[in-house]
Amino acid sequence: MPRGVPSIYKGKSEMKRSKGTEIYKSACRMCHGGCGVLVHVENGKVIKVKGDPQSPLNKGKMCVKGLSSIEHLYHPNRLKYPLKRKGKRGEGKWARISWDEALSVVTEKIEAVRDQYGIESVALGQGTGRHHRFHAIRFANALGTPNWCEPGTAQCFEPRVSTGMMTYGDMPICDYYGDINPACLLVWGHNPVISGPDGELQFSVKDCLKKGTRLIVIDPRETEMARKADLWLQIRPGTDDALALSMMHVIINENIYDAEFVKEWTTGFDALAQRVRDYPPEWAEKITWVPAEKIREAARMFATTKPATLEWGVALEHTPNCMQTVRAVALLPGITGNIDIPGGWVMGMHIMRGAPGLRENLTDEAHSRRLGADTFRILGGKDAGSPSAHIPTLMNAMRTGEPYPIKAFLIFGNNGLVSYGDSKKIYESLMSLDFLSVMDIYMTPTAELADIVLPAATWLEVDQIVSVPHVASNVVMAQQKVTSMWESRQDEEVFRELAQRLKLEVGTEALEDIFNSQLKPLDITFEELKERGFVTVPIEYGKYEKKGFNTPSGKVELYSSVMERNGYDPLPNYQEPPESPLSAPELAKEYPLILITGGRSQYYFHSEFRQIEPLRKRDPDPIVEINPELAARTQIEEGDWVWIETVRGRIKQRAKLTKGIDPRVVNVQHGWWFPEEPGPEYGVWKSNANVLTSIDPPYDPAMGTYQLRALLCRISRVA
Ligand SMILES: Nc1nc2c(c(=O)[nH]1)N[C@H]1C(S)=C(S)[C@@H](COP(=O)(O)OP(=O)(O)OC[C@H]3O[C@@H](n4cnc5c(=O)[nH]c(N)nc54)[C@H](O)[C@@H]3O)O[C@H]1N2
Ligand SMILES: Nc1nc2c(c(=O)[nH]1)N[C@H]1C(S)=C(S)[C@@H](COP(=O)(O)OP(=O)(O)OC[C@H]3O[C@@H](n4cnc5c(=O)[nH]c(N)nc54)[C@H](O)[C@@H]3O)O[C@H]1N2
Ligand code: SF4
Ligand SMILES: [Mo]
Repeated sequence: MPRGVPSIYKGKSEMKRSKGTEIYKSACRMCHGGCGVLVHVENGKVIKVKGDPQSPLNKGKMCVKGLSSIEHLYHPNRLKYPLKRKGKRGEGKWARISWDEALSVVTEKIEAVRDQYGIESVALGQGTGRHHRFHAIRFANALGTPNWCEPGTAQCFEPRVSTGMMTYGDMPICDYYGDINPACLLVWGHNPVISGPDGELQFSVKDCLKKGTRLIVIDPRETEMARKADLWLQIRPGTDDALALSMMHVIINENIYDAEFVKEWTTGFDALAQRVRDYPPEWAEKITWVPAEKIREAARMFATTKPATLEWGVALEHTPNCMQTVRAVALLPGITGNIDIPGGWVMGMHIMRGAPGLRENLTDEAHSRRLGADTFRILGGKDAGSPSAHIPTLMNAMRTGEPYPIKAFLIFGNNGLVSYGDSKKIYESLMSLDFLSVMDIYMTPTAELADIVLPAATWLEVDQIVSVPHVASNVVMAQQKVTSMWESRQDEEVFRELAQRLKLEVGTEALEDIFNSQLKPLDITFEELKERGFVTVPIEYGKYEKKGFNTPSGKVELYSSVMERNGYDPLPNYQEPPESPLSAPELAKEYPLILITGGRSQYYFHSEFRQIEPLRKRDPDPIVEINPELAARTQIEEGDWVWIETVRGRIKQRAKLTKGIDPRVVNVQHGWWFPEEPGPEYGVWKSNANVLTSIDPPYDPAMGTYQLRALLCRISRVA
């Protein structure tokens, strides 16, 4: 592999500028990360973080979250030292302890649970796409427990990754990186100008649109992108499967698919054609609320504008027909021949190895005991990409001890009380544990339920390798530890020290050795990468022509043999969401509105940053979006506090009236708690969207996905 772009910046010692300022190249991680930055340090203090104009990704730009990194780093409310619970669980009384004592307690608890119940009764939890993601998994593997989880596995990204793998042998990404710009961008259940990077960077998408790309947006809300779109399909939440099947119906019926690519490079086209025959746009119109003619227009535009590409988002992954929905949408670029072509949907270069995951350290017996693995086989079974435990099954095991008890839960960067579905059930589950440890940057409502709380480092205090675009990287960057505050540590150090204290046979290597092994194909060490900042290679196209697709058949599997061998429908299908006006008409009499949750804010990352003033000022209160017609009927005015209620509970958020949402739909923000309010609750029950959602069945049969969107609700003005 050639060494990437020549570095103009030199190592940190040589970067010393006049007046004692040092400049480090790094990668911002205030979100999933990936913007190249220059960190200015004066006398050990970070004084400026700015975009690196040389970065091939953000080209010097940064968003407001990234620009608030310094407030985050020096925030007075950060966790500074390890803490030990003094009173009853959840009472909010803490004592400062040393790291040595904290890690001794964690080690003893792991050993005690292992000896009494077996190591699988110790579970590991982590948050979304953090720097330590692979290291948490490898620690679980080193420990010998099959039970780790993160909110992303069944609810976010992993369904897209699994679909990409089983269908295309890789996770395709939009090609913003070559000379040819996508001519058509299909944005589906995603809002990448705010929520990147989730495979892309918001700046890449904005630049792409400036070049005149035709834009199709499929979203129940009129987002900034929807306003710019050539076509906006205002879909009924949770019916994306029906829409995608119908678009394929049009493309196949009108013979505007790529016959040559389909013939040479796909399997199961005839079966797919047969499957979508019954789904004409007139059928889909009734289900999706999108006029049949608009479905035809969108299908035609996507199929006949080349190159076309797909930006898809997490909205597709929040219903119990998650896998089939994601699969249905995924097939569109395939049948139109937009795979691995310039400006299309491309396979990345994989220029870096993943961290050695130690998956081999788990016996087959241990794998088979993973909670939910036998039922949700694409999530936790042999064909799973990152086999993980099923969160509702895990939570249930904490509460009931069935099918076997989970006694200890070690969390590294997850605010589960806010981010998992059905917060009340999560609270009961966590309260049932014998032992809970939480490592975080701040004290959160979830951390308040712990026995031991560990202070985590922010991105400016961490060494890591960042590979972007995610999963299919063609850019590899160094994230540099430029300072360290109080007694905070980087999560990876804790995994290593626990492995050493537990005398594990694996998982005890120095971090730098792991980085160097990952970088080996690039012929560069971590030390050298830090000096260069990043390494990149151009994307090659048509890679499959030489070696085929990395699927069982070597072709694009429209008909998925992986789904089939796991006992699931090998062709995409439509399922009505289980809690909808059509499937639950009785409930809909009491709760007549369709609820969507999520919809990212530019100023927050999930439940993070409510304590960072420049960000909080921009978006001070939780916002529920309501159509003015619905508002008039319910006597709600702009800025009023509004109750939003489902069968599971009620919360309040402030009304924003907008014609950009259907009067039958409301959208609430997720991630809300109020760090300024008194602990241990910090107002977590007031406005938290997951008081409304569910972790009860039905689940996606393959992935175990629970319901975070397309639920039934009602609203009223708070008196
Ligand atoms: N600033 C910021 N960036 C983030 C995050 C963050 O919290 N803040 N989170 C990161 C993470 S982990 C993720 S998963 C991504 C998620 O980012 P996205 O994938 O963009 O997800 P959302 O913003 O939740 O929703 C995207 C759009 O889907 C629409 N939508 C809702 N329900 C439906 C539906 O049923 N069908 C369709 N077609 N559309 C629907 C919403 O109106 C919204 O505009 O963002 C990542 N980036
Ligand atoms: N209703 C509803 N719920 C949702 C969603 C939705 O759209 N609607 N989206 C879902 C999705 S897609 C996701 S991915 C999840 C996200 O769920 P989480 O990953 O739980 O979300 P965060 O709030 O970003 O992160 C949790 C905690 O990690 C801490 N943290 C940040 N960096 C580090 C670190 O480096 N080390 C450690 N130890 N801690 C750190 C933060 O301070 C924060 O308290 O939420 C899900 N929940
Ligand atoms: S988009 Fe993410 S990585 Fe880029 S500046 Fe904003 S927070 Fe940082
Ligand atoms: Mo996510």
